[in-house]
Amino acid sequence: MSVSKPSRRKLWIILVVVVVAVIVVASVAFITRLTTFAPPAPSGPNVTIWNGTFCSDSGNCGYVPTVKNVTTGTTVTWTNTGGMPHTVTTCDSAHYSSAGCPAQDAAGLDSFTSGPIDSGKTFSYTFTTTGTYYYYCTPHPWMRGEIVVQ
Ligand SMILES: [Cu+2]
Repeated sequence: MSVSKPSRRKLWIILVVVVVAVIVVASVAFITRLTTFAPPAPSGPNVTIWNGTFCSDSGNCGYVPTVKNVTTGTTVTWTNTGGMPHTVTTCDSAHYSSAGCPAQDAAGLDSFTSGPIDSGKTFSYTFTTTGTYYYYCTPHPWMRGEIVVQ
């Protein structure tokens, strides 16, 4: 049985290569995740949408600032500085879930959605009614923000 020994050795080599590849990919993903930080908040009535290499949870993508206070009549502009499309979609805070916001209303306030905002693009909305507007990103429901209109 001289055939079984080399083939068993080949299987071991393939196994080791696969295990090493998995460890390398996992390490790169972990390090990338650790080195992802939110950018500084922009000045004025602006919100930055950001993401790192991944957008797998609220630690590597989101809105800055998360909570923005403005006065009635203010036009807020969101700028997507990330490399993937995001949305600004209103939601009642009571309807947030891991699946997103199925109801998509804003507790009696204006409801709106930007649709996909591509990388480098902006979306603006003028708030005319006081209240707290909760919003999220439809493809990444863990991205959440609030506009407090006073
Ligand atoms: Cu998103």
